[in-house]
Amino acid sequence: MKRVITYGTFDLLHYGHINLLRRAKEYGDYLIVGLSTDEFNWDEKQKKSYFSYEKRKQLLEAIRYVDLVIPETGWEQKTTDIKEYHIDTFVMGDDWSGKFDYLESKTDAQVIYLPRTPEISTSQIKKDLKI
Ligand code: C2G
Repeated sequence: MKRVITYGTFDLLHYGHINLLRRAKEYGDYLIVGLSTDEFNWDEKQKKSYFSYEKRKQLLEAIRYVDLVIPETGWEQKTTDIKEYHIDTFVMGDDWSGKFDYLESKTDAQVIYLPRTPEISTSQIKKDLKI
């Protein structure tokens, strides 16, 4: 079984997120999502998500491509997650290109960056909806 992992906030879930998850799943049979907790978002990304962690988790678990959602509480957990869950492929959108290359030397996982879906982002939605 080929196992894939990706991480993110996935707030105000939109088709850019779905495109990423769909393509990530194409690298294997089992996709884990490390979902940023509200605390991690605020402390490390200075982001306050519109939906709470529990709501964002509920939405992700309803997506056919997603097999497991785990909390992302820190930047450093990726290495241990990859080992603990026997991950073969780590996938992120290419706005993170290069940022996680170190995982290839610290683990057996392949690191893949996929092109972001243009024109859509959570911050743009918030701006358009003035929320
Ligand atoms: N994404 C995308 N296209 C968009 C918007 C987002 O492909 N139009 C991708 C991002 O590149 C990321 C994933 O969807 O791979 C989740 O996006 P965010 O929720 O914005 O994730 P981010 O806040 O960048 O957190 O440790 C990694 C971080 O948790 C990533």
